[in-house]
Amino acid sequence: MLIVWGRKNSSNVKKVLWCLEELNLSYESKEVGGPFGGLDTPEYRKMNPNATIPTLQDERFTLWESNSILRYLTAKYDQSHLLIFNDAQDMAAADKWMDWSGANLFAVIKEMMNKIVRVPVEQRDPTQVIKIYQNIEQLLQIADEALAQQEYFSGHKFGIADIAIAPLFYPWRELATDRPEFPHLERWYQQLQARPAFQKIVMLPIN
Ligand SMILES: N[C@@H](CCC(=O)N[C@@H](CS)C(=O)NCC(=O)O)C(=O)O
Repeated sequence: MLIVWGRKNSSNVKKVLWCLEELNLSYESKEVGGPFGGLDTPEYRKMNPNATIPTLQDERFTLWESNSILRYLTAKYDQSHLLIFNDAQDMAAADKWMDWSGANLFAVIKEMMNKIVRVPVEQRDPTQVIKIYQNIEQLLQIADEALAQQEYFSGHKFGIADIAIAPLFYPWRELATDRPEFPHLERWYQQLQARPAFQKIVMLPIN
């Protein structure tokens, strides 16, 4: 049995649950982290010494880092290549966006969540708020230009790079006021919205 540890409204947990749904795999979800707590216990730290979510258990095998989990799940369970490519260059081109989003986009979305969304309006630092949104928009400009050239971040078909990016994009799109126009990202987002697994896993209230 596959077990996913992590609260369902975390962007990084959403990636894993969405991937499992797209692959039609059954799994058990154990909500830890945030208001659920449970990360700072010896048992959890034994599975994931970072005390972060998500953590995946596949029988005796344990894995942390959401993008590594996506790679593992598809390597092991996506024999028909629904979400990945056979071709090394196609796959590397998708992988690049996964690494980009994990290193760059996650950092700025995390700032938006921790310094804007979860802070009462009167306690926010207006200069910092502007800077955080500018940093996000700079990255989204790169992403938007890429989607002018290709249908998905994964390439010519939907895949794990899209699963890695969309749960990070979603809170910004839902919450940012005065969003600049990113027409290609918007077209991509509309395509994702048509996917039942995206609706079920990603489109949750943000907090
Ligand atoms: N690079 C890690 C980041 C993990 C991470 O920072 N997860 C956040 C949630 S998105 C977390 O554990 N927060 C603590 C909490 O929710 O209690 C990954 O992609 O898995």
